[in-house]
Amino acid sequence: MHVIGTAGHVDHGKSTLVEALTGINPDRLKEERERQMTIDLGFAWLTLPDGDTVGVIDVPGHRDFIENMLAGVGGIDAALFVVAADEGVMPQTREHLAILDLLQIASGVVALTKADLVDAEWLELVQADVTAALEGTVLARAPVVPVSARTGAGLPELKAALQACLAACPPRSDVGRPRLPVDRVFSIAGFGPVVTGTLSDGTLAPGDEVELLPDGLAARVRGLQTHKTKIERAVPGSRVAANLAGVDVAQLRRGMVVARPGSLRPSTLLDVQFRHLADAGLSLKHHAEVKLFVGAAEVLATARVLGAEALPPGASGWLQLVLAEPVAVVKGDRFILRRPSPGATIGGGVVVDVQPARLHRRRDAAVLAHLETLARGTPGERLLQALAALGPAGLKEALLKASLDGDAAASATAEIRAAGDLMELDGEALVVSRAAWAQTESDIRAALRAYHAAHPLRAGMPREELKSRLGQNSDRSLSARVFNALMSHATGTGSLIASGAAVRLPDHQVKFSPPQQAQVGRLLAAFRREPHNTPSPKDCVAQLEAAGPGDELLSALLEQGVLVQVSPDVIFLAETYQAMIAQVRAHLQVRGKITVAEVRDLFSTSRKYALALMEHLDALGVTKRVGDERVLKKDA
Ligand SMILES: Nc1nc2c(ncn2[C@@H]2O[C@H](COP(=O)(O)OP(=O)(O)O)[C@@H](O)[C@H]2O)c(=O)[nH]1
Ligand SMILES: [Mg+2]
Repeated sequence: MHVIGTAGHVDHGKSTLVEALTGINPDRLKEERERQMTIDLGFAWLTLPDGDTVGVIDVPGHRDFIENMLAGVGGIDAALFVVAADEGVMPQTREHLAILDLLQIASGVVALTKADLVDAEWLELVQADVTAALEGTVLARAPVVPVSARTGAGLPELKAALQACLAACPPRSDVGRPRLPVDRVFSIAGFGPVVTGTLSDGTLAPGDEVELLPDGLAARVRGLQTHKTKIERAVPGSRVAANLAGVDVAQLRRGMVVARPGSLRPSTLLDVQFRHLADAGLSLKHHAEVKLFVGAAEVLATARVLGAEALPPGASGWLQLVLAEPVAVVKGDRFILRRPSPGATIGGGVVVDVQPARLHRRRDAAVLAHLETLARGTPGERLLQALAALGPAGLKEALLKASLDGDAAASATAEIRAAGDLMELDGEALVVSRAAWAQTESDIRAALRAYHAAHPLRAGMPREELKSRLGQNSDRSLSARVFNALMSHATGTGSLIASGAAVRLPDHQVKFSPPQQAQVGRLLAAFRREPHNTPSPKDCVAQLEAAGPGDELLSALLEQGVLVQVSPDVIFLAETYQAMIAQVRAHLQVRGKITVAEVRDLFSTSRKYALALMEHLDALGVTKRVGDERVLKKDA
């Protein structure tokens, strides 16, 4: 799954081009249509010649709305960089290009739009102008395709170029810690709040418990769509609309992040590697007020310049950002900084530490050395990466995968254990990263929720069925050892409950509908009328069938312990069953032995029922058969 985003100066034909490519007008707001200008992000999707569908984010080009552009550009794989052939390179052409470069959006295609307005000679001049502007940026080698949305010229070539560029994009990583930076919030009557965004780092499924950060609101995914189509699982790199339960639309806003509960910790202090744009004009001073754009969030911050007095334009260095509000980001996230007023993009870079211990002393060489190491990745981070790829694994295996040995292996293990990112299952034989565990646990909950919804009369899902269901979710089949470790951990924490060969969610309860309750009542009345000459299982099923699946209703009554089955043919009410056992025991205690015929007479029933009961008591170890008689088993 991929997402492309437009970029380029206002009025250069971005939105028109998106509509020509996709058939969807991305300017969805009334004000946008009236002013014929994009103000906020627009969303569409494009079917490529090879049949793949990619999400398209259309951004505003006007300088007044560049901050809206920044909310959308973070999650894209490739840029559709637009320059109008009649106008050539303009200020926001350069500013958007600088942003793509700072965010390291590594691939893209340049569309020279409005080609119908210029002649061949002019087109060549503009092309040279654009090539010069792209030099030294991420888009330096991007193909340039002249197009006209008006005549349709060049559109097939543009689609082919986009397809080739996306085919070369590396696949999105799945580290089992899904994050959905929210770029749009709305509500649908009858369904409630919906948030949209580009999913990264993990998958989401209906039923998943999630958290909205930084506020920490708990919610549940009710349903998911991508490109207006319902889906059962959203994958990294896709555009996702998530319908949420448990929160109110008024509590939601752009910039929030949907994540698994506990998987991300919002922070107000970030250590970052920063590149100051060469044309930024002024030096970045210590304690400068800046606006941070990361994910879809926008937060005011103070920039502490580390290891230098100030950062001149064109310089790179370390900053510690002190944020006015917390953001939920992870190490490696790219960001943009802008000067608040007059508004201008001044630079950007990559987050190196999301939880620095405290304010750093600015000139501390140890701090700078630490940041250098962090930027390269610590042993612990490499181990976590390996665990994310392996799932629950032996520690040795994970260290091997991360190519860590000796001291590095020991410090990696200690580091992630201390951070609480390592979970031990099955004693210590198996380890799993906390993020991967959160993903698995959420998969288990989603599978159980779906099972309970499909089989409301069953007490739980058979363990084996759950195991194979979980195996389908991942590319690895689940070994019995890993599955058992997962189960015993989950039942230990109470996040699910095991009963016999089945497991269930703690809040699941078998409930009969009113007609089922009525039918069950009639059946139980029949049992009470003739407590020792009871209907056979077959009769029970036939009677219950009137109100639903008879066999499932009967199983539910047996699982609940209302009825007890003593043989394939014989069922008693639980209270009758208890009383019969008590009476048989009493008889044996006085007389020492009992025959099937005596049992039959004791309960004025037939031989069939008496025999079934006694064979059942033999099997339970209450009685023992001696010839034609039963005696109490000694240790019973
Ligand atoms: N002649 C011509 N005009 C175009 C073309 N594409 C867009 N336009 C016009 O350029 C203006 C700006 O287009 P728009 O898509 O809103 O630009 P945006 O601000 O980059 O999204 C509109 O009046 C369009 O009709 C084209 O290929 N040829
Ligand atoms: Mg537009």
